[in-house]
Amino acid sequence: MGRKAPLVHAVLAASTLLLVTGCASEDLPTFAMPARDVTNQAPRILSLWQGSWIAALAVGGLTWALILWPCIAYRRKRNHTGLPPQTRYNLPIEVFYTVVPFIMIAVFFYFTARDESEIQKVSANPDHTITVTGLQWSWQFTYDSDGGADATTTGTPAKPPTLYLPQGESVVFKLVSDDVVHSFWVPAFLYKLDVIPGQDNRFEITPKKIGTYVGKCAELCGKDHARMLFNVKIVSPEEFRAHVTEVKAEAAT
Ligand SMILES: [Cu+2]
Repeated sequence: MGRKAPLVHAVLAASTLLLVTGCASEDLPTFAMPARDVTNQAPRILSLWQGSWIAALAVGGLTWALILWPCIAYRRKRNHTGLPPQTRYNLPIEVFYTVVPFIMIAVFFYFTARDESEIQKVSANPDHTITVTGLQWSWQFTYDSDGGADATTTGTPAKPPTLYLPQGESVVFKLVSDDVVHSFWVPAFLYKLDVIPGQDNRFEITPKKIGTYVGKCAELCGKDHARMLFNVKIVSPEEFRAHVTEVKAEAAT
């Protein structure tokens, strides 16, 4: 115990330090996340994910080392009979393995709570509000209605709809459902939020990277759940406005 504790402390301190000060997120692998910077929120989410993996790998590596080391160092020696010295009711060890997991959970909790409160902030006056309606089994997107005709795109399982988003302008998604619980998920945003009947779920992003992305429902919602797909196009603000006008004109005819 006497020589083990400083080693444990050193590894914990090193991984905490890495989490706190961090290598820059861009220098680290994405740990299977599909993208880095499609929205303004994505870098924060990615670095929380990377930090959690690094901490988990450090703890995992240390745990494996502490399992393997006594197996090898204290294996049964030739000509040895009887049991090795037995350790029980060792107060320092018991305090140690109670306190250390608590510290690990506290560190995870702190970073998660800090980032979650940032990610879930919704501004009072976003540039756009888009209502996303989950329906069995497709999606409906309504672009900010300004009192005039609504610009609404409705998909079907056979014909998934496309959601247009303007690069560099803030968008609040208002998630509604009239039937069952769905979940609005664009993997490239590194974020998803449930669509719950009767509950006003919102989140805000500013799209950053022009491109076409895929989206899907992430909550088993019935027979054709797997076909509840959509596309997301992040385009220039001009192109976005042109698209909304076009959708409105289509609705009017
Ligand atoms: Cu669904």
